[in-house]
This record gives sequence, structure tokens and C-alpha cells, in this order.
Amino acid sequence: AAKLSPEKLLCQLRDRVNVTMIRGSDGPFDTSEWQQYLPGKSLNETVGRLGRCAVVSSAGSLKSSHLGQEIDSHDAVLRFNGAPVKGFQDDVGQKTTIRLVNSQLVTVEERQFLREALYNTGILIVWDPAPYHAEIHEWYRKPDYNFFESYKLYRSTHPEQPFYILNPKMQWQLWDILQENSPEHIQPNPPSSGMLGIVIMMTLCDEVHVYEFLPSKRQTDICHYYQKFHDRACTMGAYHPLLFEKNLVKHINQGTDEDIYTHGKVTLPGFRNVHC
Ligand code: NCC
Repeated sequence: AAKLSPEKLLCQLRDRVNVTMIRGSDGPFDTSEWQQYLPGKSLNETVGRLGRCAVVSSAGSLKSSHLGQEIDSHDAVLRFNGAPVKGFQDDVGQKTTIRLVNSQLVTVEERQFLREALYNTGILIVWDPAPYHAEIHEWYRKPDYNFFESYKLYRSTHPEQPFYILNPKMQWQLWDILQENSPEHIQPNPPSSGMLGIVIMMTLCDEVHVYEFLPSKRQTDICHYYQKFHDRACTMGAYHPLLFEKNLVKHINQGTDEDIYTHGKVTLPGFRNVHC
């Protein structure tokens, strides 16, 4: 595969990855039942125009980073799955504008998801690994995790909190670009929540800082900053093509290698600021 220049790659991401949330007008969600559950406003309308944004990976290398203040200085902060802020403010900050969760968490960890206060802050977005380039109807009949009932339950108990379902087309549009720019065949599984969150923020913000997706000098086999559990696959990937995601993000980084080494920090332009 021919490696594109960083500028061309940014253009490909901007033009080929269509970041949208499921709306009540999208079949098969165009029923009166679904109208009660899906948010009326678009994600864009809900967040408004965002300037500087931070994406905080859940990596163990955030531990003892003291990045909290820097992270909170952003206009908006995106976090993943069950990553907590309480007790970890000094390293990861306390602001949560958007939380991107996978459908496994919403389904399998349903009890915690419905109960834990951690999920009640900010805007929620759930995504599900859909079959490769499946039509929405096909995916709806056979989602990877059947999270729809838990979604409805959560919406009924927290009707004021915006909660979106990511249009599953996006993950494979992104995967295609990852594959085209990788020297070998990559696993046919969707990108990680981390990579999806980075691209979501690039559509909403003028500038995006990503923390500890590319590991700093604090790199560790500890999976998450909030747990004691060790697993190299968390950083390198197993199911998700994480290594290829990281190579791509490294390629389009506009910050310095020093920033990566000391802060695990990558700087990316928002798509509004990408001129093709
Ligand atoms: O671990 P997870 O990811 O929630 O992490 C969120 C994102 O942070 C980046 N990350 C994480 C750890 C690490 N050492 N390095 C990293 O770069 C990755 O980009 C990751 O996507 C997921 O992507 O949704 C994932 O979710 C977990 C798990 O389902 C949730 O935490 C909910 O409990 C998956 N783990 C398992 O299924 C056991 C993980 O594979 C992917």
C-alpha cells in the first residue's frame, strides 16, 4: 500500500469518513416508538462550535502524568467507556463533555451502566461493531451486542441527557483508510473506541489534543489508569487494529515527538481547518 502524505491522509479522513449519529428519520428508526428515544437535536446542535478539544485514552500510562489541569483547560473533553474521573483528577482532569461507550458495556455491563453516576455526566455516544459495510437495516436486525433495550431503558431514566447512537457506517469507512495505508493485511474488526473518538472530535472541534493514545515515556503494561490489571494487548491491540490506528495517528500528528514523549500528546487539526 502506498503511504499517503499527512496532508492527503487528512483529506481522505475528512472526505470519506462520514461521522453521523442515528436520527429518527433513518429507517428502521423512523417509527413513533424510536422518536421518543432518539435525541431531537443533532450532536452538532447539542455541542455547538468547539475550539480546543481533548481526547483522553484510558491507558495505564496516564497514571502519575499530572495532566489533569492541562486536559481540563480544553473547551471539551472526550472519555471512553467506564474511565472514571473521581479520584483521578490530578492525572486525567474532571471535565467530561462526551463519553463514547461500546455496545458491549451497555449490554453486558448493563447493571453498572444503568446505575453508576459516572455515566450521568456529559453527552453519551454508543457504538456497535457492525458487519463490514452493512446497511443499517441489516445491522439493526443483527447488532454485535443487542444494546437497543438497554439504550431505551437508560433514555427513559435519564431523558434530559443527550445520548446518541453512532451511525455504524463510519467505522468501516475509517477501517478502509487504515487498511489502504497499512503495509499488511489488518484484522477485519472495527477500529477501537479510541480511534473512533479521535475522528468524532476532529469533526466537532477546531483542534484536537489526544492524550496517551501514542504512549509517552510512562508506557506500561498496565491496561488502564484506573485498574491494576496488566495486558500488553491493551496498548498494542488484539481484536481492534490498534497498532495500525496508532501508526496512522503518528503520521498525521502536527505536534512534536517531544510532546509525545513527555505528555503522550498528539495534536490534530479539526476537519474545518483541513484544506484540500
Ligand atoms: O479499554 P478501553 O477499550 O475501554 O479503552 C478505551 C480506548 O483507550 C485506548 N487505550 C486503552 C488502553 C491502553 N493501554 N491503550 C490505549 O490506547 C484505546 O484506543 C481504547 O479504544 C474499546 O475500544 O471500546 C475498549 O473497550 C474495552 C471494554 O469493552 C470497555 O472498557 C468496557 O469495559 C475492551 N476490553 C475488553 O473487552 C476486555 C477493549 O478491548 C477495547
